[in-house]
Amino acid sequence: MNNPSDAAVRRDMPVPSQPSNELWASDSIAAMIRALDIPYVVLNPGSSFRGLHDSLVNHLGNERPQMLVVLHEEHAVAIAHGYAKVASRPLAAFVHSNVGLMHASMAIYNAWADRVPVIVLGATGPVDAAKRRPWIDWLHTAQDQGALVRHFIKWDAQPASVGASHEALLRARQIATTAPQGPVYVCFDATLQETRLSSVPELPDPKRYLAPPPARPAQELIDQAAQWLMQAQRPVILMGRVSRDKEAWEERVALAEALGARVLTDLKLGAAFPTAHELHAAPPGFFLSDASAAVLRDADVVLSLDWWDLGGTLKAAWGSQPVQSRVIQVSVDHYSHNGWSQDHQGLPPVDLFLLSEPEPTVRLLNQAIRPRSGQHPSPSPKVKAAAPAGDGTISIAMMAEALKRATSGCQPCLIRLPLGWSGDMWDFEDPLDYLGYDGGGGIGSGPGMAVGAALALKGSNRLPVAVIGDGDYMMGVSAFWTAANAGIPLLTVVCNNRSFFNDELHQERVARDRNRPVENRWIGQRISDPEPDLATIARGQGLLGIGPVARPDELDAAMAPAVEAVRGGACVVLDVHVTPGYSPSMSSGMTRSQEDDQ
Ligand SMILES: Cc1ncc(C[n+]2csc(CCOP(=O)(O)OP(=O)(O)O)c2C)c(N)n1
Ligand SMILES: [Mg+2]
Repeated sequence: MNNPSDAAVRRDMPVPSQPSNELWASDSIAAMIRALDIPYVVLNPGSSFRGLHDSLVNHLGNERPQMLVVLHEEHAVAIAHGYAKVASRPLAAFVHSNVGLMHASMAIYNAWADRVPVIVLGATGPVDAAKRRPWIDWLHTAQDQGALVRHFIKWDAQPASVGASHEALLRARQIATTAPQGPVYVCFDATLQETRLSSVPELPDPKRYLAPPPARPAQELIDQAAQWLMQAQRPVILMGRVSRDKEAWEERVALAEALGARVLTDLKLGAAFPTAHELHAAPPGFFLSDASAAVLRDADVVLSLDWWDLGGTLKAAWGSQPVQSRVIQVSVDHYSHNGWSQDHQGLPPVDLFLLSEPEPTVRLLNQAIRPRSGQHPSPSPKVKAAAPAGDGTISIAMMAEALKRATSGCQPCLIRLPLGWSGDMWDFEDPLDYLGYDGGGGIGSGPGMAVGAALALKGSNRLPVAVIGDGDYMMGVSAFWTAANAGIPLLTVVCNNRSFFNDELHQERVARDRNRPVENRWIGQRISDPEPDLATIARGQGLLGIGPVARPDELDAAMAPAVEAVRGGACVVLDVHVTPGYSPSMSSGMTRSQEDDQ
C-alpha cells in the first residue's frame, strides 16, 4: 500500500504574505507551537483565536503545524487522541472559547481516562472587559475557562504575555507527555494575540523542557518482585496500559516465557501480548470473562503491568473473599487520581508497589530473573472460526472472518472494535494490531479517533481499519469529512444492528429483575424508522460508501473492493447489517454487583 512518502496529507496552500517588519504576539506564539514540533493543529474556527489562526496561515504558511479542519470540536480532540495512540506524540486541538471547549469536553474526558496526551489550545474573548465587542465577546468569555474541564485535564493556563505563552506551551507539552499522560489546556487572551510586537522575542530551546525519562523503581523492589515471581508456582501477568513499542512487546513476551507465567489482556486497551501465544490464558474481553477470572483465582502471584481496574478485576475473581495471591502492582496511574472522576476504579490490595511505567520495570525484571524450567500451563484456546449463523443474517463473528479474509496480507491495524466483539474472533501479534477503546466510554468518539489513528498510520505499511457500532457512527459521523478533505485512507466497517443495542440488554436486565415484559427492551433504543442510510451519509461527505450488506453471501464481494479502495488511498465506510447480539463476556458488564442481585 502506501509508502512513507505518502505520509503527508492534503494541505490548503495560502498565497504568500507581503514581506513586512510587523509582528504580532500571535506570530510568536505560533512560532512556539512550531518549535514544539507539533505536525497538525486540528481545529474548528472561532473569533476568539482569529489572531492565532491568522498567524498559523499567514505567518507560518499553514505548514508545521498544518491545519486540519473538523466539523465539531469533539472530533478535534478525538483525532488528536487517535493520532497519539499510534504515534505516541501529541497534536494540538484548537477550540473556540466557551462553546468550542464545551463541545470538546467529552473527547477531553476520553483522552484523560485513556491516559493519552492531547494539547488542547483555546482562547477567551478579551480578558480586559473594556476591549470586548458588544454581545458575542461577552458570551464567549469566561472568568476561568479552564474550570470547565479542569477536573479531567492534567494542567491548564491562561498566560498574560508572549513570554508566559511560550512557557505555558512548553509546560503543557512537558506535563501532557509525562506519565501518566493526559490532556492539558492553554487559553490565549484574544487581546494578547492581537497585540503588535515592537521586537521579536527569542524562543526558548524546546529541547530543554522535555518530559523526564521514565522513572525506574529501586533495585531492591525489583529484586523482591523477581524473587516472588521466580518462587511462584502459578504466576499470572495482567498486561495493561503499555506502549506501542515493538521492543517492549518482545520484552514482555520474554518475561512471561522466563517465568512460565499465564497472561491476560484486555480489549479496552491496545494489544499488549500475542493472543495466540500458549501463555495467553483466555481471550480478552471488555469485561473479565469467567475463564479469565478462573485463571486469576488460581494465581499465587499476580503481576499487574498497569492493568486497568486492578481492584475491580481482583474483586471479580475473588468475590467477597480476601485476595489470596500476592499482588505486585507496576503503575504510576494514581498520580492522575483526583477524586472528581472515579476513573481511578477500585482500590486494589497490593503487596509490592513499583512506582513505574511497565516498560522500565519489565526490562529490569528480565535482567533480574533466571528463567525457570517448570511445567508450562496448558495451551490457551485458539481463535475460533465463526459459527454459521444459519438464519441468513450476518453475525459479528462472520463479519470478522470476512474482514480477515479481505485484509490478509495487508497488515490491518484494528483501530477500534465494537462492544459486541469477542476476543476469540481475532488474534493480535503486534502492538499495532489493535489500539484499544476510547478511555471514557463516550459514544461518538469512534469516527474521530479512527481518523486520527489513520492519520498517524498514513504512509506506514498498515491498513487502518475501524469497526464501530451504528450508534457510535451516527453520533460522530461528521468526523469522517476531515478524512475525505485531507485525504486520509481509512476503512470503517459499521456493525449496524440498527440500535443502541448495548442498552437494549440493560433494559432486558431491568425488565427481568422487575418481572416486566422483556419484549419492550427495544423501545427508546432502536435507530430505525427511518433507518439511516449509512453509506449514503458517507458518500454525502465525499467518502466511498458501500452497503448496506445484509446477507452473508454478499460479504466477501463487498469487503474486497472496500479494502482495495483504502489501499488506493480512499476513506471508505462499509455498512454491514449484523444480527443484534453480544459476546458472552459482555454479560458481566450488565450486572451491577452480587449485592444488587439479592
Ligand atoms: C455519549 C454517550 N451517550 C450514551 C452512552 C450510553 N451507551 C453505551 S453503549 C451505547 C450504545 C452504542 O450503540 P452502538 O454504537 O450502535 O453499539 P451497539 O451497542 O449497538 O453494539 C450507548 C448509547 C455512552 N456510553 N456515551
Ligand atoms: Mg448499534
